[in-house]
Amino acid sequence: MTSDTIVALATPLGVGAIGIVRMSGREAISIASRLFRARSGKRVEEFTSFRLYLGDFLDSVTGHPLDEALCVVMRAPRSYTREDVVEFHLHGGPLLTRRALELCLREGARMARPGEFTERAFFNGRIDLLQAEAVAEMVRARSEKALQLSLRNLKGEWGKEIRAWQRRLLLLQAHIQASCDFPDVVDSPLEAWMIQELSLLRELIAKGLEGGKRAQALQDGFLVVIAGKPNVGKSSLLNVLLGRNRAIVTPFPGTTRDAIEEVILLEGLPIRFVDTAGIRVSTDPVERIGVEKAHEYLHDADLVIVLFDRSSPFEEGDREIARIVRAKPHLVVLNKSDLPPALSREDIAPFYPQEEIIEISALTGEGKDLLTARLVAMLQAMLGPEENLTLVNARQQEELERIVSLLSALIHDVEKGIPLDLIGLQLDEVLQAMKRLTGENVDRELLGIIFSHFCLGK
Ligand SMILES: Nc1nc2c(ncn2[C@@H]2O[C@H](COP(=O)(O)OP(=O)(O)OP(=O)(O)O)[C@@H](O)[C@H]2O)c(=O)[nH]1
Ligand SMILES: [Mg+2]
Repeated sequence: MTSDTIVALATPLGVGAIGIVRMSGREAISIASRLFRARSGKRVEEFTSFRLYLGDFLDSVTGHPLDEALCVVMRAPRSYTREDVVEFHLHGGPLLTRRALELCLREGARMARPGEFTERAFFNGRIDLLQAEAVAEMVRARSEKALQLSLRNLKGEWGKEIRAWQRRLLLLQAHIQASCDFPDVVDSPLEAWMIQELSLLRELIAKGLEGGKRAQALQDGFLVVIAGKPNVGKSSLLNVLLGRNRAIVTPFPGTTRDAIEEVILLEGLPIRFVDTAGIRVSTDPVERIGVEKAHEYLHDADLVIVLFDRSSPFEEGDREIARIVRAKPHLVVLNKSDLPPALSREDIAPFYPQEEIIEISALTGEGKDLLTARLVAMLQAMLGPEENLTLVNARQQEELERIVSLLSALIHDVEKGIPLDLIGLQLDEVLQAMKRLTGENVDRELLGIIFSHFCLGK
C-alpha cells in the first residue's frame, strides 16, 4: 500500500441525523488514533475490523472532545478501497462535520477528489470499471427499476456477459494463430466457422447495445412533451398530471414562455414531463425564444402529448401542430371536455387515422386516469421486455458501437478472403476495445474524466 490518505464527507453537507467522515489510505488508522478516544479505552490500532466503537472525537488543537461519536475501522484488504478505511459517525451538523474534516486534514490526510474512493477500489482491483460506473448510476438512479439494473451491474453481471464475448473472441484468435503457425496441421477451413461465430457475436453485442439504449430511459426518464397551440390547457394538464400547481395558468394565450420540466414516477417509470410555450408565430421576442425551445423539445421527445381545445373550433394553428407531431410517438388528447364541444373528432381524424383520441378535462381531472394508463402502456411498449435490459452508459454505448462496426468490417474481410494474419490483427483491435470497455486497458486521462463525474466522497 503506497497511497496517501484521503478524507471526505461521505454524507451530504447539511443538517442530518448523522454525518460521516471517511478516510482511506496508509495513515488512516494512525490519524484516527489521534482523533478518537474510545469509551472502552481500546486504542484505534486495536479495534476489531467492522466493529463500531463509541467514544469521543477529539479536537486535537484544543484537546477537548468535539463530539460524541462512533468510529469503525475496516482494514485492508477487506474494505471498499482495499486500503485501511476509517469512518467517524458524528452528529450531523454542518459545522461539526466540517470541523472534523478539517482536523483529519490537519493530522495529515488530504481532501479526496470526487469519486476517488471508488477510483481506488478500481485501481486496487476490487471492482472493474463497469462496476465503478454502476456505483455512479446507482447514486443518480431516478427509479426503482434503474436501481435494480444498476445493482445488477454492480454485482458484476454485465461484466460477466462482456467477458463471455471476450472469451469467444480469444478462442477465435487462438485458432487463427494456430492456422498461421501450422498451416498443414489445421485442415478444416476456418473461414466459414469464423464468419458464423463473428456474426453471432455481433448480433449478441448489438442486442445488448439496443437493450442498453432502451434501459437508459429508466435512468434519465422518458421525455414526454406536452404540445399544442396557445391556451389549449397545456400548463393545466401538467399541473393535473403532477398533482400540484407547478405552471402558471391564465386565460391569456401565450402565458407559458419557458419550458417547464418536472420528473415524476408513473407505475415505476420515471417521466420528465415538459410543458412548453404554445406554438404560434409571435412578435414578442421572449415568446419567440419559448416557441423555438418548444420545437427543440419536440425534436428530442420520446413521446408527445398533442393537445387540442375541444371547446374552440379547429383552425390553422391546430393543423400546424398536427402536422409537426405526426412523425413522433404521440397521444392525441382533446382538452376541456367539461365545456360544450366546438371541435369534432372528424376534424382531427384525417391527421390521425385509426388512432385513439382521448378526451379529458384538465379543470375537473376527468379522463386523467385513462390518459396516464395509455401513456404508461405506450412507454412500457417502447421499453420492451424488461428481462433483456442492461444499464449501459454513454461511454459503454460508444465503445459497443465501435465494436459492432469493427466486427462488421471483420466479417466483410473474412468473406473477401483477406489473409488470416491480417484478420488476426483486426481481431486484436476488437479485443482492445473490449478491454477498454471493462477498464482492463483504458488510459488514465479517460479514467480521470469518468471518476470526476462522481460525487464528492463517493
Ligand atoms: N373549462 C376548462 N378550462 C380549462 C381547461 N383546461 C384549461 N382551461 C383554461 O384554459 C386557459 C388556458 O389554460 P393554460 O393551461 O394556461 O393553457 P396553455 O396551453 O398552457 O396556454 P399557453 O401557456 O398560453 O400556451 C385557462 O383559463 C385555464 O383555466 C379545462 O379542461 N376546462
Ligand atoms: Mg401554458
